[in-house]
Amino acid sequence: MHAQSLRATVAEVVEKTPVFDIHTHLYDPVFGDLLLWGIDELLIYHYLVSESFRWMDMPYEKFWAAPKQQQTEWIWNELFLKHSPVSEACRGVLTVLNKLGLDVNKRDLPSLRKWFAGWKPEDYVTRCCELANVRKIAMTNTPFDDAERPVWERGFTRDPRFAAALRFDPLLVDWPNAAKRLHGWGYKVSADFSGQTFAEVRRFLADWTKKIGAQYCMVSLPPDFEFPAQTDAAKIIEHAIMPHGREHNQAFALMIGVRRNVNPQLQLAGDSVGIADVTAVERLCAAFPQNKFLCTMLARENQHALCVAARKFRNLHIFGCWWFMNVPSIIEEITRMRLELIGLSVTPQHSDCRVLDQLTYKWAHSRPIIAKVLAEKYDDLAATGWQPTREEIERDVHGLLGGAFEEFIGRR
Ligand code: RAT
Ligand code: ZN
Repeated sequence: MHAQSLRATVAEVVEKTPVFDIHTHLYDPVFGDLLLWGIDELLIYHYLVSESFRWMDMPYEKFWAAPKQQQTEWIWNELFLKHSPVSEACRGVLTVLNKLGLDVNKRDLPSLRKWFAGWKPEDYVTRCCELANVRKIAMTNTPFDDAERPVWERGFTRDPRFAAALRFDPLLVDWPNAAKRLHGWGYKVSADFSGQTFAEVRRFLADWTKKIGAQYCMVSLPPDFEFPAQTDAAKIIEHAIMPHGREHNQAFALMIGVRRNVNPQLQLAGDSVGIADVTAVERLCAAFPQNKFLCTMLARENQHALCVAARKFRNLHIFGCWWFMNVPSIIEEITRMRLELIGLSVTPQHSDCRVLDQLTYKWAHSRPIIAKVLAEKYDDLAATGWQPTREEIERDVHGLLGGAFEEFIGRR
């Protein structure tokens, strides 16, 4: 293959290969209002809330007290009408509208609202999955959410496009309160870890893993996460999550580096980033070789060391350009470095969508970057005389877009 046709083939294969989006905040439509979609949800995405406050001088309280449509009009005015929407999150809204066939150039919010009002959520899921070419969507499912838990407890027929992932941040970042809640649900735990606490936490994890059919379990952690350590989190990991993972073949996903509520006035938009200690992840991988770990980190500064850790531990699979990392310049740099250090044994991206429609933009923006970097690597191989075949390219891309992840979590 000539260099040009190699690049075109890679771009085409990356476009046409369906994705398993391994971490989102989307829900099976049966969860009703928990599945967010439409123009107002797109505009009130927390990434845009924080950007709009760069310009707005109104008191935070006034913004939060206003009805949603007023809030989104303020955001639209600041970020789209008064300034050009060049940030990645703003551009994303326009990509969504463009992919849906809408004319963004009219800058007409009321007519966009009318267009969205005509959709039923189930049909719109199908439309968004088609446009984004997504075959499966991992949800983030937490028993600690009072809106979500009753839906699981009632039971329902699953939409096979949505996979479950068990999220339990409170267990590790706020054990005293989590213990109270578990106690209230009938698990005999004590805040001081006495008695059957660990066995009961394991029973809780096993019950929920079964109830939701979890593919893996997950947590997000602050940058000061340490292991080993005399902390609640380290104890629960060692004595409950690790044995649980081995018994139920559940990989443990760690998303590390978030500093929650740095500006509480911004609510959900108020979290920030900190540089984490990758040696904590290495020590976990070394201490529990029979467990599987998925990991993504929020700080750009951690990405290289995390890649090196993945070279050392086959029970570690790294994934995604998370949150503040999910911008084209950083995706390109990190994806290139990952391929150079660990080849194709990685999942370069997840979407982290909170709004269904975002599937189209997050994947439309990431796919060409992944294709560009991959084609560059094949070009380097071609220079040695090693010509990748189309079948090999398809195999590799399937791996990058969810296949390698599935293989990893399925491994015994
Ligand atoms: O990316 C986001 O939307 C963040 O608010 C978080 O949800 C983060 O991805 C997380 O899963 O904690
Ligand atoms: Zn997330």
